[in-house]
Amino acid sequence: HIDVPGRSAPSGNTPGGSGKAVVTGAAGFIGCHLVTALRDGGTDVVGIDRRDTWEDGETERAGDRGSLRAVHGDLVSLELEPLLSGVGTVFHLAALPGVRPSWTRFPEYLHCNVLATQRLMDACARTGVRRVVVASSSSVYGGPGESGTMSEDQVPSPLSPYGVTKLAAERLALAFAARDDISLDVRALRFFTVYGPGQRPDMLITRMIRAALEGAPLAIHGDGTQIRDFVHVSDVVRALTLAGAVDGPAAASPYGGGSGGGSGEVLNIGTGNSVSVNEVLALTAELTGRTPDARYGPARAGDAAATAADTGRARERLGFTAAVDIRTGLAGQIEWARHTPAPAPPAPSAPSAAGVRTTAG
Ligand code: UPG
Repeated sequence: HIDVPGRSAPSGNTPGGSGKAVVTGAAGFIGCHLVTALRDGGTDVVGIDRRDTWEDGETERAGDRGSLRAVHGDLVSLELEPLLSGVGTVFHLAALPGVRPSWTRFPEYLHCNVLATQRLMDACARTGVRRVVVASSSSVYGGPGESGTMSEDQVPSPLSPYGVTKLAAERLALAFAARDDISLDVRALRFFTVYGPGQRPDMLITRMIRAALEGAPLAIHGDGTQIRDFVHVSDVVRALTLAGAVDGPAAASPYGGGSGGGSGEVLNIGTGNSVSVNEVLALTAELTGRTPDARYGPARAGDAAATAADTGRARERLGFTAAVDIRTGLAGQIEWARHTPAPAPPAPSAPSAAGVRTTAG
C-alpha cells in the first residue's frame, strides 16, 4: 500500500494534529520529548514504559493539548491489543540502549530489544495499526562506507551485541511490513548519537557537562579522535512526527508496495556533520569556561571509530534536515544542566536489572 500524498487521513491516524498514538519507552530520554510534542500537537497518547518511575495513570485532554494514558509494564508480558485499539501510529522507542554494556548483559538486550519488538509488531498486525515508526540506531552499520558516510543501502555489520539486537528489531518490523495479508507501514529511523536536555546519564555529553560543571573526572574511551554525528533531540522528535504522519509523503520501498501489503523503509536521522569527542571537549570547555578533567583510557569493545550520517534519504522522503548544530545544542544542554540537579546514582545493593533504562537513544 502506498499512501496518497495530501489524502486526508481518517481520525486516529494523524499524530501531530489529532487522533491517538502509542509511544513505547515513553519515560525515556527521547520518549519524554516525543510525548510532550505529540500532546502539544493535540494527539492523545498511550505511553508505555517498564521503568518504576512510570506509573499507571490518566491525564485528561486540556484545551488543545492531548491526553496521556500512562501504562506501566513490559512489552513482553503486557496485554497489548486493548492498548492498540483505535491507534493510527505506534512509535516504538522502548529498548535497552547503550553499546558498551551489551557484551555482558545480552539476555536483557534480547528481551528488551528483540522479543519486545516481535511481540509489539505481532499485536500491531492483529489490531490493524496503520504505521509503526521504529527507533533503530547507527550502531547497526559498523563503520562508514567508501563515501565516508553511512548510507541506508550499505550492508549492516554491527560491531556490538547491542547493534545486532537493534538490527534484528528493525528487520523484524520490516518483515511485518512485507506481509501481504496486512497493510502495515514501517519506518525504521536509524538515530545517530542523540543529545539534548534529559540525555541519558551514561552518555558522553551528559557526563562531559557534569564533569565541567562539578569538577568530576571524565573517563574518555580511547584517544578522543572517534567521531560521532551528534543529533539534537528536538530534531529527532521532528523526524519522528514526520515519519509518523500517515498522510505524509508516499514511501516507495524495497520491502513492500505490492498489492495488499504495507511499505517499509529505513532512514538515517543525523545531521551530516560529525565531530570528534575531543572537539566536543574543547567546545564544552569554551562554553562553560571550565576544562573538564579528562582521563584518557583504552577504547571500549564495540565502539565505532566513526559515525557519519548520509542524510539524503531522510531529506527526500520526509523533508527532514537537522536544524540544531552542535554548538547551539551543546550550549542549550549546558544551560539545562545548570538548572537541573544530577539524578541520584542507583543504590549499590540494587540488582543489575534495577534502574535499567528501557528507551532507545
Ligand atoms: N564516551 C567516552 N566517555 C564516556 C561516555 C562515552 O569516552 O563517559 C565515548 C564513547 O566511547 C563513544 C562516544 O564517547 O565513543 C559517544 O558516546 P555516547 O554519547 O555514549 O554515544 P554512542 O556510544 O555513540 O551511542 C549512542 C547511544 C546508543 C545509540 C547510538 C546511536 O548510547 O544507544 O544507539 O548512540 O549512534
